[in-house]
Amino acid sequence: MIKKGILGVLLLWSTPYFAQVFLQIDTLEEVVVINHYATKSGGPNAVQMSASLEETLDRDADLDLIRRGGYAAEVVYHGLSGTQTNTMIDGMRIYGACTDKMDPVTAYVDEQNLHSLEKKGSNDVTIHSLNLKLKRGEFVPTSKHYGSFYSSVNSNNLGTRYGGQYGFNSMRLWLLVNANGSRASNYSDGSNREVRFTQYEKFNAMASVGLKLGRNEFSATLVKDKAVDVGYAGLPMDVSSADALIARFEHQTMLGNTNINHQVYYNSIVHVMDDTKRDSVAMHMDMPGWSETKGISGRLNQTRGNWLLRAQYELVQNSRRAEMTMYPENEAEMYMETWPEVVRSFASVNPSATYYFNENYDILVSASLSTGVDKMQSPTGIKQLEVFGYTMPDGIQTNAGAGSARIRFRKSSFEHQLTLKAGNRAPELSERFGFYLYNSQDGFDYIGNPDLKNEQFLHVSDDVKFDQLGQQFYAKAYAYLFDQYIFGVQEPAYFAMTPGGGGVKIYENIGKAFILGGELGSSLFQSGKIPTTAVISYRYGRSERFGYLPQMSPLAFTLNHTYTWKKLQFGLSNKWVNRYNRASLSFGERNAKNYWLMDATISTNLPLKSTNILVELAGNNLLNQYYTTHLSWNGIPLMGRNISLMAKWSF
Ligand SMILES: [Cu+2]
Repeated sequence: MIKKGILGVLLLWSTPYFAQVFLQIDTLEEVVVINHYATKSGGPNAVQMSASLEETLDRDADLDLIRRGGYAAEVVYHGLSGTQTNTMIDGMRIYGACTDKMDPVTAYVDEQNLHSLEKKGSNDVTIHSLNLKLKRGEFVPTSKHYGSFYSSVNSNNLGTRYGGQYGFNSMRLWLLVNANGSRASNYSDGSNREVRFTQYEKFNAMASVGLKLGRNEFSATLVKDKAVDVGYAGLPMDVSSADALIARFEHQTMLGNTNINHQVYYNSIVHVMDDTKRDSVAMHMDMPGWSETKGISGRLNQTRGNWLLRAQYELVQNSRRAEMTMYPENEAEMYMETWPEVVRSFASVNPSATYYFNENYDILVSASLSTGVDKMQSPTGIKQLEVFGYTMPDGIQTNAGAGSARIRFRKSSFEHQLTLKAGNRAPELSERFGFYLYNSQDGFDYIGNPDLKNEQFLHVSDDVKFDQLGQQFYAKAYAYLFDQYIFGVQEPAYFAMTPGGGGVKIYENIGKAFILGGELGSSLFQSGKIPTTAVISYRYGRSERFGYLPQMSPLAFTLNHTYTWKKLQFGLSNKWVNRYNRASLSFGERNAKNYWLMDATISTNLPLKSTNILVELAGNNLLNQYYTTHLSWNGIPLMGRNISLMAKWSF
């Protein structure tokens, strides 16, 4: 984890060139760098190259993983749900096409496509956003070709990964292409038992090109991602194919001291579930889903005296539908629309201003407003909702807004930051229009509620950091207070549609809820023999009516060391997680035992003429712990001991 600060940049304030640099690095939020071995291990994290995207992100105490199988873990920020966090790919809105939460946005990219993850908070319409930044080329004075090929194997699930990348940078043109494949069989847990339905196969390719004409920079990007034969051990069915196509065209220019950036994008997802591989299926079903998003967004940044001004806007249209055809034995098939086709169109604006009082103090204020409409396109869907007594007007108006302020104080080695944010979020599509969406974690079918009100939130966070003779310490505490919290509530009058299901839940505004959490961390002996980081974290949440909130976190302690001996780099990571006994039972969570995970890596760089070969041997869960977490659906056990070997040749 690194922090992209703007320390020192203020000194260079007045010159236009540095103003530009300043604008580019004004990502005041924290960033997790993905895929850069040197930087990643630089803040000694004992990170391994062969780790998946989700595993890399899981090392950050702000993020947790919900697991439903061996693939497509869902990244959760501060315990907020997927509808409270807006996950974007490089500023593009993208929405999964699965009604059963099998396809978080992170599943549709490969770690090789990505540069970093921005954990934003202060200036967004939703409570938080996670932005997966794509890799890109650079305009450089001297032309340069670069590239790499890599391959890795895993002992536990016989998983393999392979891929290649080629890039070209020059003064006026850059190119970047990469292609990646991975496949794995079922993994084994810590008692050496095979966990069925944890296999997967994925292919991904990305191509991107940038062109500079005078003051104008253009770039175009295409990502194609396809996963097939993906097992979901925590659910009663699997995925036969999940396809995504992501396309973007971007323009950027400088007008005086204003940096202007626009993008037009499109993405399309097709998700097909499959129950044919299961031993016993009460009733065979076909369940495909589609999601298509078109968007235009833009950003203006301007420096003016001690002000940094920014305005963002976006126009987005997302259309989603999902259907279910059931084939009961000796009876006619039944058809229904689990997501009747709905088009959500919205526009949002987000002005913000930062004022630098002096080199020690600055304040950021920001507002965000979004307005839009949800239109149901499907006559079947309208009829389905009429059954429950809802009348569907032409469209449901959707407005949301938030305002935030952040005050920061910096002096030599000390930094203190206080953030306040308040606003509301509109219900997500499933919450508003879902029709018998089966949640295998609690065994209930969920029905949307077109009458839901916006969920209100208030967020406060306080971050302190100081650096004393190369030893860094940080502390952060955060709180979220909710009103009109959206949650599924059991409706005993309705019967479950899913065979063996526990009943029906309807989304309702259930009143107040809160989350409290914190982290303490230190980074020690950075220039010594054994650089070390230690992080301790905890999170607690409750609701007024339904007890503990889901997705909170027990006390967890992580200790990382790195060590260099001759040409070998060693990394050791120990994570100890306390037992979890505050599961949200009304959400279907289960309590979990404590566990201790030990990972280690040994790597070396072998120069070969002007090229380099990186070889890495890594061991995960070396103690072969049998463990699960409250975030693993239906208590599926996680992977036992795994040894992986990776080689990467770079030029
Ligand atoms: Cu699905």
